[in-house]
Amino acid sequence: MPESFEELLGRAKGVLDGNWLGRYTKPSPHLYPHQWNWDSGFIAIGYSHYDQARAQQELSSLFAAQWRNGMVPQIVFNPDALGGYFPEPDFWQGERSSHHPANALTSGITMPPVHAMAALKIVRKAQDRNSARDWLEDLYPRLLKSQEFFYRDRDPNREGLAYIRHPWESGVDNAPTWDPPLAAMIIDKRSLPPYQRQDLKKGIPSSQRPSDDDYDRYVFLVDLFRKLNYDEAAIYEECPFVIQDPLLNSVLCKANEDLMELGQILGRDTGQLREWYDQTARSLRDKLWHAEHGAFDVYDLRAGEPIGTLTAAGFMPLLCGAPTSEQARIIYEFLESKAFCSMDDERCYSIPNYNLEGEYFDTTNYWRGPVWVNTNWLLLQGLRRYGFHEKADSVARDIIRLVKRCGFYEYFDPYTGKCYGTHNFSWTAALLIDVILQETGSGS
Ligand code: 9WN
Repeated sequence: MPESFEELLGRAKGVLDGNWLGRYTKPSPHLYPHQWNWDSGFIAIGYSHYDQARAQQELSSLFAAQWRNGMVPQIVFNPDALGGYFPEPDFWQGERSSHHPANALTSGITMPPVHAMAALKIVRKAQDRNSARDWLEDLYPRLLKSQEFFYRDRDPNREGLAYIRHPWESGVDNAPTWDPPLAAMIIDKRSLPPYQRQDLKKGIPSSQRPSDDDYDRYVFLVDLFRKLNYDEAAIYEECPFVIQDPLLNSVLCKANEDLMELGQILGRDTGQLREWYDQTARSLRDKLWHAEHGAFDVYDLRAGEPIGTLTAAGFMPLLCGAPTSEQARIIYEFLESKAFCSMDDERCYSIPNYNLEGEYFDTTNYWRGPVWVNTNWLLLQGLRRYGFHEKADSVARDIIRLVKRCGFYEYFDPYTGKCYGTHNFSWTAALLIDVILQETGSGS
């Protein structure tokens, strides 16, 4: 293994060690002091390469805070670190729901369920196979319960597509995709509960974070959820933000596939998972495909129409094998165009989260343009699945180049490669470990 990879791996493990809190890993030292849902999935993927016990513990801790209806919360709060983030449990008031777990403090929304992918990786890589099997016996029903939650409580038309009801549930909080539905929400600022943002006190310029208008809407939605005691049926009736997102649904679809494999290891019947997989793949392919854009769109259930904003989420169905070969070919052409930084374009790093030629493109504002390691890691899996190996190799190379260039940051300017957001960011470290060991052939 080249020396520089060894050194980089050492530094990546150091970042995870620094953020490890004994039972789970916080996303970063200052900005995100609690446990986050999909972060923990990505982090466990990194640990699976060298610390099976920690990888298992990371997911077990998250699922210990699963709601009784199966929802895996977006945040599990660290009671010893309260006061540095907004919103925290006093604002969420999760205890208003009969589903909230008694022994945990959590938020009242969820995120894309990447944990089955992580669990499968852990099981495949396990050195201690008995421990992995015992652990899986415990986690598997919880992973299933989370799938049931999405299909039972978030798919009112029974089409195999789950909706999100808050931009934070997408994981790509202020992507330009959410501008139209957020703008359509009429908010009386005077009736919003008082609140104070904490993120802007952590040294990151406001130009790189969601706007105050975005936050007003985020808060409006949380306030609505708590007024409705987190009753999913009531929220569905009243919530102005109800959206089927190809990112979440591709991850949901992939989870069915990975759970089928895990279920077979445990000797379980996986018929229901197969049905969910088929239905979600079909609906991604038929309902969310937008032939004119050459990508998958989100569908706004309130407006009753697609939102045609081109972000990296539009390519995500590659992850679960939903696109036809023709759709995959069209997506590939798009990914290889100027809009998303083609392989031979030396002016940029791939893959920016939003169309480089898009009206709202911003090189440094959070999910409105920069390159992110987690979404690129997901796309990388999809590119490999469809045999686009040259592109996958180039995405892997760019992940390594960006981190080598300036460190374990949260997001990167797709033109300059400069790094932004919070430093010592866990999933950047964890997924870099996976990319080096899995993608460059340097590992097992
Ligand atoms: C809200 C922790 C999380 C990530 C999200 C990312 C950011 C939170 C925030 O940080 O969101 O969930 O406060 O901005 O958008 O994807 O999980 O790393």
